[in-house]
Amino acid sequence: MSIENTLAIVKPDAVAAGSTGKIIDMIESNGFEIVALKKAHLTEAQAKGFYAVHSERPFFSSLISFMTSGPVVLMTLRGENAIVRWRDLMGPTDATQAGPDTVRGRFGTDIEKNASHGSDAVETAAVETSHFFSCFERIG
Ligand code: 3AN
Repeated sequence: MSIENTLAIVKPDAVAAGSTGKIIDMIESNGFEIVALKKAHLTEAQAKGFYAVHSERPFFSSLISFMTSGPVVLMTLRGENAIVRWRDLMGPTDATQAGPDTVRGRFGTDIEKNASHGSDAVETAAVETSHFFSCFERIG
């Protein structure tokens, strides 16, 4: 067991639906500490930089349109095994396959509009959290 930080994003579909508070409630009820939080409307450059790893995928331009379609809520979560625990709480990428107790099962629609993002490894969590938060924006 180790204490980890991970990046969580409430995506534009869930923010527009007014689900941010319910998702934050799930996060806190499941024992994560929110150590940084802000709302932002991503620019195309920010979204492309964040999802650069997917730039050759056929869904890339649609993903960038979606992620820049409205505001998102960005958080750094901290806790024991936070990376895998947040991904478990989100559920699988395709929201139609996600269980009813997961964020994507409750608030997502499909494989693209899936309500939330979570880092997938220690290295990507470090890159992703520092992509959006400076050390001055993090508590502790
Ligand atoms: P996850 O967010 O579950 O780690 P990734 O990293 O494979 O999934 O994909 C990043 C984002 O790209 C997903 N959250 C989803 O919004 C979108 N995405 C992934 N696969 C597809 C797909 N086949 N069609 C459309 N959008 C996709």
